[in-house]
Amino acid sequence: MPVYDHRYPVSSPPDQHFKIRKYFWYLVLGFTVFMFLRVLVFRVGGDDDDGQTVANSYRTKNSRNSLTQPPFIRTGGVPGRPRAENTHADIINDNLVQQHQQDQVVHQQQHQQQQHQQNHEKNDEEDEHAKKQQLLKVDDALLGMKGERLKEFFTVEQRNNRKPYHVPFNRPRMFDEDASDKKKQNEKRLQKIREEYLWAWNSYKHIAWGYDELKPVSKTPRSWVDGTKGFAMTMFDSLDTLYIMNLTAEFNEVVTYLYSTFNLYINAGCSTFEATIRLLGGSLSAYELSGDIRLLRIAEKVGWILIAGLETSNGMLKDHVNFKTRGTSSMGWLNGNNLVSELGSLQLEFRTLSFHIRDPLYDMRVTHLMSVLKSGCKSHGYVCPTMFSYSTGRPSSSGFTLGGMADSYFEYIVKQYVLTGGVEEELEKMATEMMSTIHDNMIVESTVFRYEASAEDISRHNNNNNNNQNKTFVAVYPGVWGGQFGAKPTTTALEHLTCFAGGMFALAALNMKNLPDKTRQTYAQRGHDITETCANMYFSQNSGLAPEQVEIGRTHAFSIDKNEYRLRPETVESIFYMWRITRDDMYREWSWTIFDSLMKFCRMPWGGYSGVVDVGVSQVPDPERMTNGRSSSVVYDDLQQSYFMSETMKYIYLTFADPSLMNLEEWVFNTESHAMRIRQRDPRRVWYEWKEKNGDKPRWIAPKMDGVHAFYPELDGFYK
Ligand code: DMJ
Repeated sequence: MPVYDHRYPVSSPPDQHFKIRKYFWYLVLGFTVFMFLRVLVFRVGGDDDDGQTVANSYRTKNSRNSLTQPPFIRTGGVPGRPRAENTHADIINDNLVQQHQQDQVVHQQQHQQQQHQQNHEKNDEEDEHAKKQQLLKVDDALLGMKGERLKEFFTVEQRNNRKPYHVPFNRPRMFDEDASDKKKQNEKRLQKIREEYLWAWNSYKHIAWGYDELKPVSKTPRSWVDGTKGFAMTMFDSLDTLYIMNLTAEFNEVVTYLYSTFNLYINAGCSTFEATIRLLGGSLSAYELSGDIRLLRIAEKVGWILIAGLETSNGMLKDHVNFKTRGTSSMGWLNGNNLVSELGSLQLEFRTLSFHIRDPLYDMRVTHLMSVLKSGCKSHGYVCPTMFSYSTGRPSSSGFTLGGMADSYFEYIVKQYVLTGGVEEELEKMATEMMSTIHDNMIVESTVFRYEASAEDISRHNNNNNNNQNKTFVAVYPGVWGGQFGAKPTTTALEHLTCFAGGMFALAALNMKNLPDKTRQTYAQRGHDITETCANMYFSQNSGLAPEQVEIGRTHAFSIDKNEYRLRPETVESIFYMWRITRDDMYREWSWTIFDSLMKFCRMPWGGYSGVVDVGVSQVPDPERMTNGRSSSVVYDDLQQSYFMSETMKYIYLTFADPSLMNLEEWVFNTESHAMRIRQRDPRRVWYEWKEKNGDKPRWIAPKMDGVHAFYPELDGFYK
């Protein structure tokens, strides 16, 4: 019976050969499939250039990571076919190969990085140590210091938790009014001081905008450089006071002007010292307070110009720098010498600049000056004479004073120590020894003198319950050593400039580590004594204003050496510090009494404040009768000093403000009263970071830029 296979049409019945053909075709199909699979599976793996399959080599290297297995691709196109004839699939293949190779490279790099990281972690400590050692060699050579002293930054919390030392000081308090009355009175006074600040500021603004200073009597601007507007000294000096007094609109207006319109590149020389304490100090302080990056931009340019004055072959100071050319010069009258006050009063500003722009150059230059001063004054307990020779870097005079030509050097030893949070042992050593040398050798006590107070003085002092009239005082002040070091001071002269010393003693009492309690108390007492003597320079005069210099007699009141009052700040500065460390309202009364005299004798009825030529004047000028810039009774010097805006008014204001405003745990004031933030740090940390980044020694010369562009573009948004 024929078998009908349902797979075939009925019309084609199978025959005997059909089965044979069917098996034949099965065989052909099987063989074809086998060949195809062989080509596909075995051949496709191919050989790489090393004769090893990519897959195998990859697997060997990455056997533990299945995610990194390569695709099954082969290199070099189809064998035996020229590359030009490669098919589209081959091109895709090539791309895949390339990608794979890249993956391999990336992977290898990752692998190397991993290994490097492991090694780095392993040797981290040794590396760090080695780097520090290498760096410290540079630092030690520079500073003449020895030993391992690199310390880390303190944390913000640690900084904020830093407390001042308790200053034992137990004077009976002078005022015991009801606390709430006192509070109201202070608020009113604070408001008044702020109004008067605006009185001075607005006058400057309308008459002398952009100039250095205001001539408030003749109502004209004053420039430090003829034919130009000068360096905008009053603007720089007012910045942080405007900010502190919350005069925001005025503050912003000045920042915008200085940043966008003001031309700093004046073709004239300016004192390196004056420009540092005013322009650099002012802009840095305002930057630290406000965080406005424009102010740091200004500061970096000012710093770049001024550092030219220190880029000398032996690191000594050229006291003038041309703001356009950066050319330097020295004042002829100095005869090839540097003033100690100038050598030693650039540090707060340049060190702060270095910190912000993260370039150690500026810090190094001024720190070098510190090592010059240190070695020159070591044998005198770090009390330096007034001059150093520019060429030898050694002391070149034999007079010692805390007054003009030396003053702020002393101030900056203590203030640098405060600025760096007491972490610099060398500064601590210098400050400790210097303070005790001053205390033991330079403080004069004049046992008997009295001043003959005018009727007005008497009434003022009676009102203040001060009861000082015709009273015998002990005048205490820093005297002047002439000739031989170690001899007792030879003059009885006291300059107004020296009156900062009361505040310096107070600040030292507040901040210096390792002082025995008794010494701390003695310093606070000396701070008070000097401040009181200086306040009496005011109270003893008919006008209630202090002369520029007095002679302190043994049996009589102050006699006047120089009878002008130049709106100077030093006495209200010391009063401010004494109030802060004791909170005794007596000091507030002293400050207010002086401010009252200022308002009576120095205030122009049309705006602004002026110094006076003779403090002996007693008749208060009648504003109604002051016409054409003249008063019937007072002769003015016709100058609203820029430091009146930065120092005098600020210290008076802060004496009445809550002590949390610009508290002394966080801020230290430069010699122009610009506030710098205290940072507990080793400043050489900046050098260390620089070295890490640049792999070289810190440079000694600033980059030769055109001064117009930002030198540190990475700073934007970098630091607050
Ligand atoms: C200020 O410019 C600074 O305080 C400087 O250190 C010396 N004195 C004047 C103000 O009297």
